[in-house]
Amino acid sequence: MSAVTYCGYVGLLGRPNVGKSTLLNHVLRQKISITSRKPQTTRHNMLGVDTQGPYQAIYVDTPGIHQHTDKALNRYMVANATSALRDVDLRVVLIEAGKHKPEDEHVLELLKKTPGTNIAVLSKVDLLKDKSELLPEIQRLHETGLFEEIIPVSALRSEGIETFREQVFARLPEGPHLFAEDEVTDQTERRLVEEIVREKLMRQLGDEIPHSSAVVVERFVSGENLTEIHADIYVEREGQKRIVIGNKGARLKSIGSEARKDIERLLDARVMLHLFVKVRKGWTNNDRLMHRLGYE
Ligand SMILES: Nc1nc2c(ncn2[C@@H]2O[C@H](COP(=O)(O)OP(=O)(O)OP(=O)(O)O)[C@@H](O)[C@H]2O)c(=O)[nH]1
Ligand SMILES: [Mg+2]
Repeated sequence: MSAVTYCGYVGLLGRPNVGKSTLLNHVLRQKISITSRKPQTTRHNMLGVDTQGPYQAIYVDTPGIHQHTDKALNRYMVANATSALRDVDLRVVLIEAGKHKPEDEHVLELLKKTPGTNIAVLSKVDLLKDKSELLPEIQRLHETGLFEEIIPVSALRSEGIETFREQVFARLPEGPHLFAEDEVTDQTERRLVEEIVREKLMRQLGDEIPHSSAVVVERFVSGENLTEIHADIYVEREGQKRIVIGNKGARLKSIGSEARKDIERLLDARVMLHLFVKVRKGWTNNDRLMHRLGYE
């Protein structure tokens, strides 16, 4: 008789910018999900697989849940996140310690409406100046009656991560593992490369352009000594294109060189990265264009 194994889907949910993707990367000890200081960094649900002994937690990193659904892209992102509310075995809700906002209330309301098992993570506890603030927060979350466990975590200082993993493993349903032991994500190399370039756009440019840009890998050729990649960066207006390119191409060059370093680490290969900037007017509010840029 074979030994008992446990496997389940675990949704990482919360308002934008609470640290969902950062937590996932630290749990996996590998960067698979892009992060930035700006809200709405993650756009698609993506899987990250944590396997240890008999346990396999399949994390679903989701876009932040919010109520600005003016544009088609925003509706797409929020629909991705809320679908995970229903489709997972365990829901992990992140709330930033000391920064409880109305958007968090909205997430809690959604949890109440959809039955399921929940645990809460109080994230970024390293930023709390006064640690005594933690206890009343835990108490308040406890009183909602929604959470089986409330775990303070600092991903950046790797505090609480092991406790978190254990609490997740303990709640996985019995079942066979769905991923091989060495598989960490469901994302293709192409998609991971697109995300890395988008991360550099998010990090290097002001507030508007990151939310108006998309990245599509057009060519991906793995040679013996060199992998050659062509990627298109799409923005919504000519003015944005000029900003992405920068003075004499300086900004695009800097985005490209930062991205290339990460891609070389990911692929463990030398990489030649060519970036092109293109305009697709109003793509974030156009279902057909969104579809073509990978948001289906
Ligand atoms: N100080 C501190 N900062 C953190 C911690 N975890 C995440 N951050 C920062 O918080 C910001 C947002 O992190 P993300 O992981 O991108 O947040 P997210 O919830 O995935 O955001 P969206 O994808 O936009 O919904 C980044 O600048 C992170 O570096 C932490 O434990 N401590
Ligand atoms: Mg994210």
